[in-house]
Amino acid sequence: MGTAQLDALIAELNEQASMEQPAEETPDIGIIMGSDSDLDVMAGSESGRPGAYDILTDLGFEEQTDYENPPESTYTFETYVVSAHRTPELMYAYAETAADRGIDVIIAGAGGKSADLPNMTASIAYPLPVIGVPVQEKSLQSVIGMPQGAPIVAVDAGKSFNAALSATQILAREHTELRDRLLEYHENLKEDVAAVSEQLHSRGTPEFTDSR
Ligand code: RP5
Repeated sequence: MGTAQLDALIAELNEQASMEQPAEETPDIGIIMGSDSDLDVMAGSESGRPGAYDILTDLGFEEQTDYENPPESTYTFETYVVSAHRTPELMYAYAETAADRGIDVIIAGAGGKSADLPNMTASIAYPLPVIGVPVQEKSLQSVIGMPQGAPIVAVDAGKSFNAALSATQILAREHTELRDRLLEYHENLKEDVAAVSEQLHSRGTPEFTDSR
């Protein structure tokens, strides 16, 4: 069986790495996941909880689907499926070219008990920061269990939403606009809690429960 598409994808990443595109035109965040079955957790879904795609687009990021034609937004992310065990050469190529392709931070998610994509990507892309997302509870130890000297930042199982916030925090060190959006997001969270608290208290538990 041939690997034409895989080879083409790897060649494309390498070519992009040599292009020296201006920083404002390259994706800021690279989201990779072990399988498209991880997408509901990594992006967020209607039936489950919101994910990285949801909060990033809320914060004004746009998904970049064409490396040479960036979307309008100043802040962008890209998304790929990269399997550590089925396509190790793609994992290597993605991690090795990420910095030269202009990526500032990688969010890597994988499920199963051998969730090696986040930690291997962190080792290869070092010193680029990698935020690991254990797609399932059983992936947690595998993602966070890095040896001393080989760092990874990781979130709780399934919390790609928080991974995206952490990635934005890293970018916000250099972009005050992102810092302001993060602060506004947090203020809104506070307001939401206050509003719910006031409603629960003033309406009483039975009426509040019925109204939900
Ligand atoms: C699924 O296979 C998991 O969700 C994981 O992310 C994906 C890829 O695993 P490997 O192909 O890297 O073993 O079970």
